[in-house]
Amino acid sequence: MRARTIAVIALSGALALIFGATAIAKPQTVKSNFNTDIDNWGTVDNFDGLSILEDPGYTPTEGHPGGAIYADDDDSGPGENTMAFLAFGTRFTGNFSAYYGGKIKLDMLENESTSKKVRIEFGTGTSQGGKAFFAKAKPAPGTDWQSYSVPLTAAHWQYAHFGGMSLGPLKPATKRILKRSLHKLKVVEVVADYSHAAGETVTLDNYAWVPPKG
Ligand SMILES: [Ca+2]
Ligand SMILES: [Ca+2]
Repeated sequence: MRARTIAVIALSGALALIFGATAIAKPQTVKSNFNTDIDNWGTVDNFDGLSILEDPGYTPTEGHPGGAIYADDDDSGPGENTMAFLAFGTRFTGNFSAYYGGKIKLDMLENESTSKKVRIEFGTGTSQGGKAFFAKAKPAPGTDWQSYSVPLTAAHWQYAHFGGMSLGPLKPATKRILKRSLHKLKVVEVVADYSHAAGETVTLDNYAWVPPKG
């Protein structure tokens, strides 16, 4: 009986070690470097309205470095729709609460000079109960590759609730709301439209969620 008790104690010790290891596992950077394919990203022609999700363009060599995805804008002028890159149901889905305090990084290239900040977004929850988070990053994209980094901390984000087909008013994010929302990441988005000129092309590479240091 005594031997058996010792065996049980030894087993619970082993389980404690396993659970301990799980609990302290450090989150890893999750990244699309597009070096082999589009990595399940899509594009939409009308990000602020209704649009069909399509495959982005793909280049195996013109990324930063290696492969990258791109969006060719087929409308122009001040009333044009806004193109965007999106990733649904991919590695950027699920519980990302451990990334609070980390950052979203990406590299972007335009085929012309622009003057708008880069729009980076993500969505949580469901279409009924979800929220959309919005951030902007400088500098405006242009004809040289630019690297962007947005901290995943409340001060850098605004958010709105989905209400039916439309978004509610934009509010500043709080730490509590952002952290809770990161539990159920559903979609990540990067606007791909910064010029009203015809023939715009935006290229995206190295989109990543980086956990906090330490
Ligand atoms: Ca690449
Ligand atoms: Ca455009």
